[in-house]
Amino acid sequence: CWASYVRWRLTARLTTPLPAEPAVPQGSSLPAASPDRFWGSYRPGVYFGMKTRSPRSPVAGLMWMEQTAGGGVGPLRHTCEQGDALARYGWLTHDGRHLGVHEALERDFSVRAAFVKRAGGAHGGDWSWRVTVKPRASVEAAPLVSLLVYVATDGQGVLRPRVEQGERLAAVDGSSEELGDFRVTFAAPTAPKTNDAKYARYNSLRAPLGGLERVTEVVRASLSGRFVFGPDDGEERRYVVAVDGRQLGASEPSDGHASTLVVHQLTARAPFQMEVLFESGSVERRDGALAGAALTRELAARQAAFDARFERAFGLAGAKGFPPAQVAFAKATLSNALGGVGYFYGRSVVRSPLADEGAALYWPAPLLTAVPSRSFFPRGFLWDEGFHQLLVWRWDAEVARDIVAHWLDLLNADGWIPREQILGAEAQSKVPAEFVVQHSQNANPPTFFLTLRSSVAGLGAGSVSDEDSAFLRRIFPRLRAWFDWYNLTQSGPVPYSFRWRGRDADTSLFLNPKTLTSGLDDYPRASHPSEQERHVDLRCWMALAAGVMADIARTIGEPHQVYARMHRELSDNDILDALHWAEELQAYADWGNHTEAVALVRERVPPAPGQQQSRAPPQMRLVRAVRRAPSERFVNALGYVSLFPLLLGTVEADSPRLPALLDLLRDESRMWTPFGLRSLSRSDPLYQKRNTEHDPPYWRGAVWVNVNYLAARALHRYAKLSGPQQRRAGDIYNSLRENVVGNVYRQYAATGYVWEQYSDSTGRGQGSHPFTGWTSLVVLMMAEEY
Ligand code: 6A9
Repeated sequence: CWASYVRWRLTARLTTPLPAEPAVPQGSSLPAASPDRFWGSYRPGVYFGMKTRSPRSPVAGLMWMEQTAGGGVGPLRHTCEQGDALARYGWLTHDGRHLGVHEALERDFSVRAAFVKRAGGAHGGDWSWRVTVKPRASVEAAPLVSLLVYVATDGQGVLRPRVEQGERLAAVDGSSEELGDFRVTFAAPTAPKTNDAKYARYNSLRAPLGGLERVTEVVRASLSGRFVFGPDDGEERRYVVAVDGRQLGASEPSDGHASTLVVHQLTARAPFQMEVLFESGSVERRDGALAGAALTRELAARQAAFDARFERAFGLAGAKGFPPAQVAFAKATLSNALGGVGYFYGRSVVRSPLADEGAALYWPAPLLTAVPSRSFFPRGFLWDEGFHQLLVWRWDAEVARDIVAHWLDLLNADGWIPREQILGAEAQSKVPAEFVVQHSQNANPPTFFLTLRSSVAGLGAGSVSDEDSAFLRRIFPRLRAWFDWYNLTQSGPVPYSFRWRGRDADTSLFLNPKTLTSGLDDYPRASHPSEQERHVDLRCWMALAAGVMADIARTIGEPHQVYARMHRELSDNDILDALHWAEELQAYADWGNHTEAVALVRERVPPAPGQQQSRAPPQMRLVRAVRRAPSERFVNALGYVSLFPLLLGTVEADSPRLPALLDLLRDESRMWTPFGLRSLSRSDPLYQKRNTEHDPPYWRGAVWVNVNYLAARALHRYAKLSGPQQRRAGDIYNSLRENVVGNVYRQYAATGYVWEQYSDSTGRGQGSHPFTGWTSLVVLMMAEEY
């Protein structure tokens, strides 16, 4: 019947790619086209690991474990976990292509792991690792530490362990579809500096693997404490090893299991270092192995190139005059953004409100993307990514364009991109099932327009580079579909207004129903979600997007009039003020069905129908009480949303509104703090209020770096435009930049991490960490690149 045909059509569109040329050219991720980006640290969820940019790539990774005095199983480090409570970990150097230096600090020792690549052959070349374990200065006895280096296949390919003298796993020979033949060699450990041989014990494990997400579990299950270490220092002691209980066959083929894991375990007293060499079978001639002195030279040369390029790109030591410690911080922060880039492959689980088929599967697709947080959410988030690429673009425009292109290839036939990308078993294993499904009416700020506005040099000035204009030409049909999708699905009740869809539906549970789609989650909106709402932040994103669309269309010779007109209308300050200026607040505001008179109150949970009245104490819960009926009006919240017309530059430099906005953000009793702008005014009724029993305040006061970056960018611009506020904008800009950069740096120095957000009362880092997503925008603030 007709209805089911319509439903079928809607579901089909939901899971059908946009019919347009792919933004990522066919084959461009393969080694023939991008040899130096085939291998990479594309597994941001593990401390140290590599894979290739292919769907079922073999992987290599590192685990370590301190051998505790009692011979018991100590903690095994592998995936980045906040619970590991490491004093610090992260990339100190990462150039996005050839070199990465990672360091993790345990209480008693440090683990420094570096990779460097060498070009050659047809499969992405060779790479070598050097892993150095050193006791921390504070420890008395040198700790006994095991390194567990593994290689695993993911459903295709073969691994053949090569065993020396009946016990030591010296190498693994392997082959896979995209890598051809290869060999991974595990060198014997040496003492750092002197390079003397170091006493060590070796163990190994080979096991079938259900999937890559099970590596830690399989290794942990194989650990056994019945082995004896020594005697290098006269003392014999028990230690824990990974064992599979059977002899490793010298040339056994993969034993029919979809995936195989091979682990080389080396145990020695710190300090020691060891090297791992990956050599591609397609390299015909080598000038010696990339090991020992040759590796030292290569690491040093790449490091020097990174340092020089960093100074050329950002000028922090010279032009900006930052001291060495802060330059080192900025280098680590950029490196963590680049080292956080992952290559994922899989299918999103999606759902449309119009199709009642339940959840459906997106087509299998690759995604090259940075991640907000390697520990807590090592996967792609749509609006985060636009911020990430502001930084990446200034380091390596080709990589940034490639990442943006990958995201745009996730557009479905309707022009929608799922907000959170949970692709592949490793990513899925971190997310509770109820959070996996992505809803097709849900948007997220279209920040890639911001990326393009800030990064494509000459856009709008008619002088775009050949590479950029080829890129714009390629992505334009996709941008058009994406832009149209927002206009079609997120437009508001009156002309020139917009509304985020997908707010929390149940109004009785939350102090204020969340708006996850806006990216600002629990930031207060109209107390009673309705179709009458208009959201000022979304409107400003659309004004920005329309302007960028017009400029791109002009640049590549496509019709631009419709975008230019929309941009003019959305930038018209009279229309903006008519829809969103709340005179009583002296700020811009959302409009909706709203009352301030709400509170969470404790109430008794009513017994389930048919249940006996029990003698147990009554169950209590928090629910929302509404003390005065809502009505259509401006929403009284003051904070980030009130500033959006300033943040995204919609407010004209001579607008009579600009002074009030500057007052709001510069006022310590409202948004200003010594650490940056707080998300919600200190005088707001919902300031630092919980949303439910289990929902602590999130965007209700804390300082967030992405919005502070937008504020710095906007103030920097107003300070350049002549107008009555020009001087003042410049002064505020300088203080804001100093406050944000200073605090993020101090917190890094004190805690070892950059954080998801910062306390507006103490400046302390809070939330997930490391959060090297948009917090890494401090590097651009240091460099004053907007
Ligand atoms: C789900 C499952 C171990 C919340 O940075 C990513 C997003 C932002 O886009 C958004 O603006 N973060 C911000 O409000 C983090 C979202 C994390 C979801 C984690 C829990 C993990 O369980």
